[in-house]
Amino acid sequence: MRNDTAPTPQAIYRKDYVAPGYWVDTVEMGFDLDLDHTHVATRLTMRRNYDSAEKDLVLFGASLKLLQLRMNGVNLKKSAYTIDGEIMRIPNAPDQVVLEIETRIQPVKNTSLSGLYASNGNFITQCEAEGFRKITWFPDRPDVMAKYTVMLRADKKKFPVLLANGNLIEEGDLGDGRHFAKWEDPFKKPSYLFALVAGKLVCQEEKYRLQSGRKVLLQVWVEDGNLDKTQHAMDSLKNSIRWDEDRFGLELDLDRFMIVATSDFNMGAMENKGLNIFNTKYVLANPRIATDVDYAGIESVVGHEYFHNWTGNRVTCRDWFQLSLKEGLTVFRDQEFSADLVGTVTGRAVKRIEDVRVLRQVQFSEDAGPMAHPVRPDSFVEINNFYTVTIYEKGAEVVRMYYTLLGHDGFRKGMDLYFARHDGQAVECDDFRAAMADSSGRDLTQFERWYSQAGTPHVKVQTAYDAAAQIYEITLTQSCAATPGQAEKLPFHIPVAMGLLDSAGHDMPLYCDGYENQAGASNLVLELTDATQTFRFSQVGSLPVPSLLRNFSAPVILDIEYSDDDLSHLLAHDSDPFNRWEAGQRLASRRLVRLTKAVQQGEKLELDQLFIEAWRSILNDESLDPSFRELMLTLPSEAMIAEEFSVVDPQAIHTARQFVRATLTQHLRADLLRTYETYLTPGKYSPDAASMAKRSLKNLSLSYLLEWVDDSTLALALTQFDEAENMTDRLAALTALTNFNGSGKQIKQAAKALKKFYKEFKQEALVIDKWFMLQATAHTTDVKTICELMEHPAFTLTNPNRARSLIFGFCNANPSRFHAADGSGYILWAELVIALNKINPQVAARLARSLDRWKKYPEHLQKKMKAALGKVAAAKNLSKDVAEVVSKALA
Ligand code: 0A1
Ligand code: ZN
Repeated sequence: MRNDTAPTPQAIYRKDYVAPGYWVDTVEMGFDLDLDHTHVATRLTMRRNYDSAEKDLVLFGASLKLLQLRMNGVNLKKSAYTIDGEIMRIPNAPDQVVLEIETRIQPVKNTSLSGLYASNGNFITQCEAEGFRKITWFPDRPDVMAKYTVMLRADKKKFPVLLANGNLIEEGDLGDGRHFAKWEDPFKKPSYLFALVAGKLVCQEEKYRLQSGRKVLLQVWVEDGNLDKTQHAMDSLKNSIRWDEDRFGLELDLDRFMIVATSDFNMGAMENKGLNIFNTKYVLANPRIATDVDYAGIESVVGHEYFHNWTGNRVTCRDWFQLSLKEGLTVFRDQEFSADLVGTVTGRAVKRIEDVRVLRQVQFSEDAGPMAHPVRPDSFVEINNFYTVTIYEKGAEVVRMYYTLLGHDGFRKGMDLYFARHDGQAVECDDFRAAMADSSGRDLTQFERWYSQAGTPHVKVQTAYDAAAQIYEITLTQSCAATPGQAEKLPFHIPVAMGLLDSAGHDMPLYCDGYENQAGASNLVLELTDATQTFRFSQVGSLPVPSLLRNFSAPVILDIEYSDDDLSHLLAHDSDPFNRWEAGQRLASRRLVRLTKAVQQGEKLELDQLFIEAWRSILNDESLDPSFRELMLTLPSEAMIAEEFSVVDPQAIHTARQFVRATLTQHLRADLLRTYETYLTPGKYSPDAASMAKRSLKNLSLSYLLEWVDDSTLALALTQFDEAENMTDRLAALTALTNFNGSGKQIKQAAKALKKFYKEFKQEALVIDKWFMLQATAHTTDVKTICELMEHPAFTLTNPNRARSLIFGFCNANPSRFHAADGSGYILWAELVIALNKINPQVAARLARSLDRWKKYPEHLQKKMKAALGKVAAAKNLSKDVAEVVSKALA
């Protein structure tokens, strides 16, 4: 049976939800694990759901060989059921059913990495969203929650370790060279949280004492040879456990919690109950192979998966349209976890800025393209295409807005009520909103639109000042552009955190009509609920500079006309660090837009003194945390600048941005050199926030210095590359060396470093991914170089990390080269989407999204992109995944 493919994408709709016809109380499974042919025996005890309109017993299955089907002890004849695609229907089943199912599956042939598959000779499962149906026939939908007992049997030598969800209740020898392990999960769960792992693995383990005094066993499982890379994941896990106790009063509910790392994984990691499975990228770290960014990524993903234990597992989703119920909330929780771990005000702001950068660059772009969808979608063709930045990151912003509106304690009350009401249930986004509303007594009816309407709202700002009356008025007007299927939008409930700066840069006390209970505060959260609203402030003694949307209090675009002087004022004085950063970005952005236009018109490029001096004073402001300075001094990315244009010219944007970087360096060389030397941090590597901050500013200085290179600055980079003992500094040096504009001799020296790096880290897959990524995103890399790199013996399309580093790196993160005028980038893209479609539809569909925004490019590129999209759309055996993405792009 082939049901990965579908010629015309068939959508399913949220409004069509029907409760399952049968509930499942218990699931007993027996696996005879063999890489070629695994035998799976399943016994389900089921009972009719009298409340459902569905009368049949419905099961889902995919890529299965059905060997046996027995109902209440009797073999079912073929005529007793129907199979249509992935759906099996058994009509006229009794109210109480014991269903016994035997299936055979082929793990080695499973390159989709969904269901049961092989990775380096080990067994791994991935069941979210609909992978369990590739293991056995089952009502594979998240509202069917059951208790599982799992027996694993396998060859003892090849698969010495046998793991599944929950607690190990029995293990032993089978005598014939095989052994078994029996696992029982005490909690009921949906099938997407099922997991098993079997193979040659080793673990770091630790007994950990919970605040209640109960002891739990924590394990991090990896392939042999990687035990020197598990400490940070273990530390992150312990921090996560402690944080959820402290901040939300949520305790680990199992006696044993396991993390397993695999190098073949479609996503970051998966929250299977008690047995989290991770991409190695988010587990393995030591100073030699992992950068500061990797360390931070591990901490947040370990936290994310752990936090799912309550937000996702104990309370799960009724259907996949509610995906953001668990994902948005859990991303919010992991963001807060990382921020709380740093603890300082600046540390929190740095984390917030990093998160908002991703949101704006990726999610705002998604919201403006053909795949735009609400946080709670109304329909989809393939659920795997909806693990998006909208569901995750915008979903987290929606949760953050409750937090902003209700305050720290109010939000906690809402969370408590949510768990009190829904523990053990599969619920909807509306249930979360109701818990927040009921616990606070607030009317959050209008807030529902954040879930139902797609698109990024714009908020236009107009101000008026009456000096004689000392009245200042801010008029906010909101609008939201049409998105696919949603022509008209209704006003959102938007929290706008704000303050007013006086001419000395101090926050003025605020007296706003309607907010009398907070009279005199320096910060207010205005609530914009109408299309247009005017907020009236009194006792405003002088013309203020407004600081709006502090800490990015809502996922909107703020259209406000600031003068350069206003921006410089905010940059220097705003008490809100986010808006200080924002002011700098606005200063940079308007210059980058102007210069891009100048490039297009062949005009002379010039950068003004005001801007150069602003950058100089940030660089030299020792009162500012170095990590904050690093963020402030980083120019908006090429992708962000592109969003400022209705027609994008990637080469002109690149030229303009490079010009600004080089010009800044030309003027600030001495300051950059001094900064570089000040923040050199010789000695032992430590991934703490203060050391990371120093490294980040030092390495930013180095990357600037190479934009206006001479032999002495080149030597700095070469020395850092040769002598650094940690990957953060080595990779930073190598990145600078791969991207600078130097003489032939200088370039040769740099090229040597790249070769040396490969040789030294040949055995470290995650570092080789970096090596490919670095080249994929280098300014000089064109399609031809990519094709050569694809021939490299270390390259393979079947490993998602490898494919992502080279192919996605080029198509998504090297815009000026990918969008080459001859269209060669698009031709390569089409070939690779088609090749990946056969191997791994999920990965193929992600790559397919690189051309989502094709209508934003000049006509001559549009034509070529459309042709490439057409070629993919016409390919044979197109998966639902890819078909949905390209058909929406072409619609
Ligand atoms: N729930 C996981 C993400 C995830 C989703 C799908 C997967 O396979 C198709 C794998 C992981 C998380 O949020 O971390
Ligand atoms: Zn998640």
